[in-house]
Amino acid sequence: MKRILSAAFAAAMVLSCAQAPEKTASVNLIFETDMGNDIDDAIALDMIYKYVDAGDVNLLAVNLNKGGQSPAEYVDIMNTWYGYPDVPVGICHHAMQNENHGYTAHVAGMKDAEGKPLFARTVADVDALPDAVALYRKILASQPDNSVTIASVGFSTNLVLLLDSPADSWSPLTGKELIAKKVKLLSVMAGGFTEEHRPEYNVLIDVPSAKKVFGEWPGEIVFSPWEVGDVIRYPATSIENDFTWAKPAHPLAEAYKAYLEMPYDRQTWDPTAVLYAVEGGDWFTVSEPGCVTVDDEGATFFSPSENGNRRILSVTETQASSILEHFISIVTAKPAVWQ
Ligand SMILES: [Ca+2]
Repeated sequence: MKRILSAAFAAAMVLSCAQAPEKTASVNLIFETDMGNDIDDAIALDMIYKYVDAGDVNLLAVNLNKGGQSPAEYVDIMNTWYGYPDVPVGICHHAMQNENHGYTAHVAGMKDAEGKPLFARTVADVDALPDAVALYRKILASQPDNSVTIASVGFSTNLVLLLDSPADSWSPLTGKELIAKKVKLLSVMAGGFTEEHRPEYNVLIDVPSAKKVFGEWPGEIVFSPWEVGDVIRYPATSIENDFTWAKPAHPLAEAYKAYLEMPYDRQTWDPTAVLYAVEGGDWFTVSEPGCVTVDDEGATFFSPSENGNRRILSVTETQASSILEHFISIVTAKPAVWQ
């Protein structure tokens, strides 16, 4: 919890010293998610609210690359419960998948003793939410140059549509020009760079989009691949023991319990991409620059190149342990709105 702890440390220092350590600027973040496929998207979103609580993140939007009502309902429930009901949510009109089952539907369908929805909502009609690509263009156009970080932990469908988007009422720039001007970093959970070159799910579901985004995105992309999140597993014991304070219930813990039969420890693929997006490379081993290519089967390949602007992350055993401890500290922290 380096940055979150640094905020607490800074507050303590104010009491004891005339000069507190200077706090770094918060990250202007857009979260791009296939919420509902795996519980790690929900863990990653929980972490983002904690970063917002600590002043480390300015959450500009949550964009969904998975269709259906329940993923959007779940994000709205999370925004509302964590005290950030006004964070814009974008939906995908060209989604490769639609979903109204699984943990998002479970949490959205939970009822209280009187049969009313257990969790409060802010959005009355999720089908009327803005299109993710339009929302990207609106937000990017309004932000300072080179200031926006995107953490993408699902498919590349919205990103390729943004890349290919023409000038519109939000900006005279094409999508590619807008990205080059406004986006500082794209941090993705995608791919696998072990010798097996096994196609990774986020790439596999929309191979043409991944191929184009990883090849043509004008700025820096950092990949947290399958093998990083695979060795950092969030413990079931934390889900069972650390959220009993929550009223009426905890929307992450309830989702986690509904996703697979408890108890299970889950890989933290998506949280690793959020960690890099917000806190940078100190937690990881970061590769030299290079290029990433995607073959027709969805396998990913990295080739080092001095002029490349793609990097891939890896972790040692020690780094993996430190990251897990950090994740548990962040996720088990009470949201500011509940303190
Ligand atoms: Ca995901």
